[in-house]
Amino acid sequence: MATPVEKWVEEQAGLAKPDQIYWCDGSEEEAHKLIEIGMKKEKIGDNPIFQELNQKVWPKSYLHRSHPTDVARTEQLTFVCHPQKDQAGPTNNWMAPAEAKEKLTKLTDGCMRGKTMYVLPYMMGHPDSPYAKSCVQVTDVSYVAVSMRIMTRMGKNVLDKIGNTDNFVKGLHSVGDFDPNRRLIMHFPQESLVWSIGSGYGGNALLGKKCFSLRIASCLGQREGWLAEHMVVMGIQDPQGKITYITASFPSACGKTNLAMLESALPGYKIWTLGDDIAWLNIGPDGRLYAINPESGFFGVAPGTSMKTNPNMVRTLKKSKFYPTLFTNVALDLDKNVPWWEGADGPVPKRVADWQGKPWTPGQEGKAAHPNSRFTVSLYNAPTLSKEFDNPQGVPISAILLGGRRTQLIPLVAESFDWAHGVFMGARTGSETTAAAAGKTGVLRRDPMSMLPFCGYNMGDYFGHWLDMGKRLKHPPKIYAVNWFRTDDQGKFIWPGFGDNIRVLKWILARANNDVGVKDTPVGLLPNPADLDLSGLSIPKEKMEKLFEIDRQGWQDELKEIDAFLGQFGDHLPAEIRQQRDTLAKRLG
Ligand code: SAT
Ligand code: MN
Repeated sequence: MATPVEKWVEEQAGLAKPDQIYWCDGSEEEAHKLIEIGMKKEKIGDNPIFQELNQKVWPKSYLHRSHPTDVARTEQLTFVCHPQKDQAGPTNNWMAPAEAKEKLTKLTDGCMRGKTMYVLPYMMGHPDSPYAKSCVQVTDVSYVAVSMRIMTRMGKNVLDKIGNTDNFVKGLHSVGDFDPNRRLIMHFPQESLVWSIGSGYGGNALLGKKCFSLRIASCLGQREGWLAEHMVVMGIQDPQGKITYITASFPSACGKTNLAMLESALPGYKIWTLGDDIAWLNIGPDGRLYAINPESGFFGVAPGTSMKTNPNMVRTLKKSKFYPTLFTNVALDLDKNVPWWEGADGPVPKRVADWQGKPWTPGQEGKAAHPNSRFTVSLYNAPTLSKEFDNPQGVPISAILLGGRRTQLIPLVAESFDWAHGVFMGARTGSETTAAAAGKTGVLRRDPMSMLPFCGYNMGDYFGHWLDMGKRLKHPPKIYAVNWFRTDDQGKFIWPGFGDNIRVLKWILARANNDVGVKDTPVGLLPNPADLDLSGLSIPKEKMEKLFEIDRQGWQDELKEIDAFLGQFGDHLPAEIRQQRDTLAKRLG
C-alpha cells in the first residue's frame, strides 16, 4: 500500500509528467551527484546550472547563474488562496482556491517532460523539536534540490516520521520555462500546500523558506497560538559570560545576516548565531517566549559582505565543512575563478565576468554582481553558531527588535512603553524597498514587523494575534524599534552600524537587567545619552542628537501615512492598535 506521501508524489508526477522520479535522501554523497548533474546535464539556456569555483580559496563552492529575469522575489505574482478574500486581507494578492488551481494545473501539465522530478523530504526545525514540521517538496531542478539540503534538515528520516499519515506540508515546484508571464507562487493555507511555477529564485522556489515557514506557518501560528516571524535569532554574551537571547526583524536585504553574526566593536561581548531570517516563537511552559530557527542555512546577500562588514560570514563561507556552498548571480574573477561582488575584500580583479557571464569593467553601467546576488551556506559552518542551535525547545527571548530602513525620522533605538505599544511600533513600521524584491528600490512603504510580503493572512488579524500573544505571556520580552539607517545632510549614514550595533545591544541588555533609566518621549523610551557606550567612536555630538531627534512635523506627516495604511484593515484592525495610534497623536500634541 502506498503511503500518503507516495500517493501525493504520484499525483504530482501524473500532472507534471517527468521522465523519472528521484527520491532524495539528503546525504552528502547525493549532493555530489546532484552537483555533477547540474554541471554536466541540466542547463538554464546555454549555461550549466553549476560551475565549480576555485576549491582552494572557496572550498566546496559552486557558482549558479539564474535565468536573467529570475533574480528576486516577485511579490506581484505571489498569492495566498484562502476561501475568502477577507482572510488574505488588503496587503496580499488573493485568488479563490479553485480558480488558482485551475491556472496552476494548466501551467504544470507536462512541465517536467524530459526532466527529473526530485522529491525532497525535509524538516523545518530540529526533528526532536515539538515545534518542528515535516515537509515534502518536489522540484525539477538540481539547484533547488541542493539548496534545500543546505537550508533545511533534509533526509529519509523525515519520511519515517511522516509514516502513514497525511501530516506533512506539501510543496509542488517547477521552474517551468522561466517566463515571468507564466510564473505564479501560490499558497493554500487550508491544505498546507505551496504551488510555485516559473521561478528558481530562493524565496520563490525553496518552498520551506518564505512560502512555508512564513506565509503558511503564520496561518498555522494564528490557529495554534504561536508566531512565525521574519526575524534573526541570536545570543549576546556579555563580559561576565552571561548570554541573553533576542530576536530582530528587518526587511529583506537590510542587514539581518550581518546582525546575526556581528563581531563586537566593544571588548568582552560575543554574538552567538541561531538564525538570520526566520523565527518561530512559542510560549514555553514557564510563560516565556521561546524561539527556534526552522532553517539550517543562510541565504544571504553577497554585495557588501567583507572582512569589514561581516568577518564571521567571510569565515563561514571560506570554511565550508558542510557540502556544498552556493553563490548565485555574483560576478566572477576570471583569472582566479573566485566569486566577486561590489564591496568584497581587496582590489577589483583584473578580468571580471558579470553575473550573467559577460565581460565587465569598473565604471561601466550596471553592477558586476547582481545587487540581490546571494550565497547559500550551512549554519553549521558558522564560527558563531550557538550551542543552543539544535536545542529542540529553542532559546528564551528577552528582547524583540523591530527594524526598518529609514533615512529620516525614526530614532536609532526606542523602547516601547509596554507590549501593546510595541505591537503598534511594529504595525506602523515603514521601510525603504531593496533589491530583494522585483520593483523600484528606495521607495518608502509600510512593512509591519518586516512581514508585509510574508504574512499569510489578514494583517489586521495578525496585529490582533500579536496582542493576544502578549496577554498569554507571563514574562513578555521588551520590544524595541530600531533604525541603523539614518543619514545626514550629505546623505551619509550617521550610525556606523555593523559591529558597532553592539553598542545598542549593550544598552538593550542593560534595560533587560533594569540597570539604566530612560528618557520618556512621545514616540517611546529613549536612552539617556550617557548610557549609550560610544567609547572609541567619534560621532560629533550634534549628529548623535540627530539620531534621537523627535521631529514633530515629520511625525505628523508620518501619522497621516500610518492612518492611510492602517485604515485599509477596517474592522480587522484591533481597537487597541487604534488607541495606540490616538495616544501617539496626543503625545505629539
Ligand atoms: O525571500 S528570500 O528568501 O529569497 C530572501 C529575502 O528576500 O528575504
Ligand atoms: Mn528574509
